[in-house]
Amino acid sequence: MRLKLGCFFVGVFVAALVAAALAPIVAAGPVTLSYANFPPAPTFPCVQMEQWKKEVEKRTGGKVAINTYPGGTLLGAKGMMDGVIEGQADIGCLCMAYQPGRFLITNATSLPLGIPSAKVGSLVLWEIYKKYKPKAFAKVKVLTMFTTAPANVMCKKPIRNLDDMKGTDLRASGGAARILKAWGANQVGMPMSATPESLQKGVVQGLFSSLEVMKDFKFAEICRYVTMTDTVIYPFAVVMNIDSWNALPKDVQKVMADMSVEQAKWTGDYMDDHVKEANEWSKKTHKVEFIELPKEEKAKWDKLLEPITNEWIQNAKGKGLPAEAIVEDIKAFTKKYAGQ
Ligand code: 3IO
Repeated sequence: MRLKLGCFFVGVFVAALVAAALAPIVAAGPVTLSYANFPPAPTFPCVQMEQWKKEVEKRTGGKVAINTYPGGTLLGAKGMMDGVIEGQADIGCLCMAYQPGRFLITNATSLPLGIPSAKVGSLVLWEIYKKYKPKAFAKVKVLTMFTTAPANVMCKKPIRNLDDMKGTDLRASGGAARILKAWGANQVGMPMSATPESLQKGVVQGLFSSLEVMKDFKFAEICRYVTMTDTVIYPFAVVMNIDSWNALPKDVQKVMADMSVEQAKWTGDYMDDHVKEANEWSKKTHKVEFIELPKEEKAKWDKLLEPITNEWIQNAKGKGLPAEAIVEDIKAFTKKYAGQ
């Protein structure tokens, strides 16, 4: 009897200890994650971020809460990858064009290989990531990737031919920057988030990017001319700190991992639709002129882009990458998804 009573007290004591140890975990409620983004809230990288947050919170039944930080309030455009690796944010969205050397393989999607839309671009980029698993992402968990729609020239003055282009100060980054150089523009590199001020101050006369920014950044107020080139996309990645990822319950990890392709496609679709809407808005609200290059003129522009892919292949080969295979895969995946 005495022994049993002793056991009982020990049992109660152990139970109390366990309860005390667990209390903070149970009382803490959902796992809270921070998600950093560099451009302002109304722009597409942040729209996809809010969509992802909403879906993850719903599908995990409240186990996870995501706090979003648009507008570079937690991490800026160029510090995104390292900031996430160091744990300043749990999750971050980055534009790979801002560090072209660092993301050599995935940036091959911004070679002039004819990706026709953001939807196709996003699915192709994800395939390339999965197939080649670039070392650049070894220290993070990649949650998804996506691209912009093909880039066009937005400018304060009309650009109707290569002479108009010559020496014009235009902003672009990464693969798109190389293309502006080929056309003879004075290419100025900076992230999108720095572009509004540069346009305002006259540091640049225009930019080369996807056209939804005419509406989302109100560039149409300044850039009344668009020259249609539909050339290359800008690739993006959403990455997570590896310790934050490893600390997540398995079922939460599954929800996020299962969303990768879906999120890429959602963002591509959103971008493609939004560009159409922004173009209508630009024409209606700011009388923006959309310039289509005559066939012979377009042929000259295209000719100037021919050396670019070869240049990339030589450079990437020098770094020990299967460069030709990567380019062939981008072409093949583009064909596959564009045909659907
Ligand atoms: C982009 C970046 C941030 C917000 C909206 C955007 N639309 C297209 C881009 C692509 C890009 O990063 C760039 O620098 O043109």
